[in-house]
Amino acid sequence: SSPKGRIDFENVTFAYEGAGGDPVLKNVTFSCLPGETVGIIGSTGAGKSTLISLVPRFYDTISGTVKVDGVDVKELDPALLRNRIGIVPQKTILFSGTISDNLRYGLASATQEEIEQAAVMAEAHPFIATFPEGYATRLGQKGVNLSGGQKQRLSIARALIRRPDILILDDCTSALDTATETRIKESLKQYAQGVTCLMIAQRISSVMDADKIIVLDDGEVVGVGTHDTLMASCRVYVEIFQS
Ligand code: DUT
Repeated sequence: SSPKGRIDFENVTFAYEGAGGDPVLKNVTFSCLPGETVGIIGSTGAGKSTLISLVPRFYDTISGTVKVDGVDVKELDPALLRNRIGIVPQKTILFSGTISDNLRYGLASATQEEIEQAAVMAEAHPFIATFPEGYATRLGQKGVNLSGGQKQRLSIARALIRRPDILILDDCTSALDTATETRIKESLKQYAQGVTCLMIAQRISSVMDADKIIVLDDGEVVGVGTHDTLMASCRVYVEIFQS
């Protein structure tokens, strides 16, 4: 079968209802090829989280088209579309229960082996292994307390268990040291033969090695390219790099 996970934004304009009608995304156009890692950079409020929320069709565009594997998302079954997309949100939400429960997150069919594979890819396995009860360790109220970076790794593992075609990381590596972040990205790349990864980041260092980086400024794409191209051609990118 042909590789899956292509994403196309074609002249996408979007506004939140009741927000004065001011577009939050203006004429956004870019493509992610299957298996590519694409970084999204831009100042706060630039529209990064809004942009990624249009891929699983949490909202409809005002004009323009979002396509997954060449098909307008409006023509796809929402449940099937969302099944193919793993989203790691900005804020990790863990519940009272074991680490396994938290990773499984309702996916009853996930085996212990699948849970551990995902935890290995997300660099969560090493710290889980240090707990006497391992994956049966309880989190929350009466359980262990995890650091922000450990929570983020569980959140990434939770998304990977579902074997998505498209993985969306919404600024979810900010609490990780760069060495851990780099190891996660390397294991994602290995597993990600064919997994398209959209990654919002605060730090340029997080997306420097992406196949391409999209620079958003006030809802508009002001640059698309590799780190080197953008450093040579995109004022907004250089400003973020220097800040
Ligand atoms: N906005 C709304 N309603 C929402 C979400 C966002 O009006 O439900 C506005 C806030 C902002 C713009 O849309 O003016 C873009 O927000 P978004 O969260 O997409 O920006 P970001 O680039 O992801 O910002 P941050 O880096 O702070 O997460």
